[in-house]
Amino acid sequence: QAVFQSDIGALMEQVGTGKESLSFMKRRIRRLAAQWASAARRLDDKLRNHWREQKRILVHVGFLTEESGDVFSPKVLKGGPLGEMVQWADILTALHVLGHNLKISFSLKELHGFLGVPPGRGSCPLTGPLPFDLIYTDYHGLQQMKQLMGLSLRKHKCHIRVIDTFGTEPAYNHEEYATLHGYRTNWGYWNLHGQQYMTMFPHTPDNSFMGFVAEELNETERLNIQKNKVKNMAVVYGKEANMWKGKEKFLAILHRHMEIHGTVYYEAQRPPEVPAFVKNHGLLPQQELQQLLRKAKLFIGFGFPYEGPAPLEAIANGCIFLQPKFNPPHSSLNHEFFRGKPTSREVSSQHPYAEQYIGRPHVITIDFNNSEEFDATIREIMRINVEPFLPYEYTCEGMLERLHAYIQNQDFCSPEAPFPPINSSQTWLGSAPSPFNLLPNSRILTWASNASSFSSWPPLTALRVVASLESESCVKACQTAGLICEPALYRFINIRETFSALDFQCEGVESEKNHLFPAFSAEHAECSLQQDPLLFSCAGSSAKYRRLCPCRDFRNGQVALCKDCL
Ligand code: U2F
Repeated sequence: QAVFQSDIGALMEQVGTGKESLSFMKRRIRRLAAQWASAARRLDDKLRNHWREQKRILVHVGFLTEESGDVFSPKVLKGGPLGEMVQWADILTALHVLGHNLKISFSLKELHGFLGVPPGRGSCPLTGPLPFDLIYTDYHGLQQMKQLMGLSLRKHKCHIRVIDTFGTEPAYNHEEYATLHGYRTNWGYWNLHGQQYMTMFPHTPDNSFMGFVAEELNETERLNIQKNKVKNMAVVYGKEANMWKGKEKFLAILHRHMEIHGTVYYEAQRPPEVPAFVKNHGLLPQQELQQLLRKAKLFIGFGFPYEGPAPLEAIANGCIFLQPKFNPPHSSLNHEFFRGKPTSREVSSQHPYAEQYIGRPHVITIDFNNSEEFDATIREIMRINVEPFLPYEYTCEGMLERLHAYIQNQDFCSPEAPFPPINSSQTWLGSAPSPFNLLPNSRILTWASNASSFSSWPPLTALRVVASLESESCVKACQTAGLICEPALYRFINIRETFSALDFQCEGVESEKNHLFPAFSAEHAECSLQQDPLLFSCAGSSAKYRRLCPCRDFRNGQVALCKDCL
């Protein structure tokens, strides 16, 4: 049985010392300890009657190992990316607070030791059982584990979870499919289950959403923030001078109305190239940045960095986040930063989560090229009053709840019970003619009454089947229905009867490896089922197909979990 623990002493010791990245994480863990402890108490109350199994967990942070080059640690104090460090610090704390048996490795040597593979012998198969129930790592760590364990990695890979900032879509993850169809990148092709990849934001339902946390306010702090807001104070998002390059025009407009602050790293001899009217504080410790955000009215992004934690922190401290809309959207097909990343997700603004999940009044997303609109928006921002806001999924309690649910329920190791009762041509053989019911006055199917007899997480009771329009992905189709796509439920709808229940008349039914299937092609009245469960994918669309989509409901503020998921 896992028991919540609020003392972080043992965790701090395990993280160790000797690198700026580790010190950054430890400062963060210490600063947020009280917030985690009170969240743990609340979740404990909420889960009162739940048995939580204590798992043996290894966390191997590949990108911070010397062997992978560790380009991040030397930049911690110089304006380099900190988002990943924020996330790993929070993952470590959450696993520790949930009371699991945790081992942490930041080097190949430690990894060798924990896996029981003697160092310096090259690849060495792990002959005995894996001494862990779960391993959290990243793409670098995965590569290192492959070198270390050779072919035996394959046997154990269902235990692995990959922390993957921007996400990996199934078409890129499937080695053979990616190679044959042009989805091969430097990162993908590990043939994992899509939901073994865990992202920083809920980018795609094909992956699991791990997230991180932002600081929470108590009532007094909330009131003080409201009182002390300076209505003409703006902070610019971007701690490296090159993030400000070419933005002089916007800065000039902004400067007409507001006092502009920055936190751009600089060396004493060489101040950064930002306009003289900017009050630059230099890179601040996280805590001092929070204080600055508490006073500021506006936090403004100029397009880079993409999808970082800072906008959530700003919104949590009562700022309005103003950011540029990308038209056309940025993606691995048209933008250098995303090129080679194993996803074709279209990034519609600097921070699509802020745009789509939070929105006005906290987040305003506009075309920055329209100077009049830009100017009018700044003036509007100075007028309106906005309260601090933090989505539940980015609170400590939300992250603990989500991680708890994943740890206790996600299982990629047990051979999936072949979905009964169907035969080899994927035809339903149950007692009723079709396992589906049509929801009244809609085009949405639910599973008929005996849902509870099939073991699944999320449970089959959450399933809502929707057909996409042509050229529409399942991500979009579910969203339009007020739901979210749930790849774990694909196997239940990959049967002939789904087509007839949705009134698609099939001339023929075939089964093929295609990440868009199951789908209906209107032109040939052809119904296609999915042959390889690894290719079940919410992402992806084609003008030729109407896709069958397994959607589900979700909890308010916790999109990763369905209403019956806890
Ligand atoms: C993102 O990485 P970044 O590190 O650039 O993300 P930010 O949103 O800028 O901020 C990360 C943290 O840096 C902190 C701040 C955030 O939690 O509190 N910070 C600070 O301590 N002092 C300061 O003066 C300013 C900020 C993203 F997270 C990565 O995954 C991407 O690789 C990267 C590129 O898109 O963007």
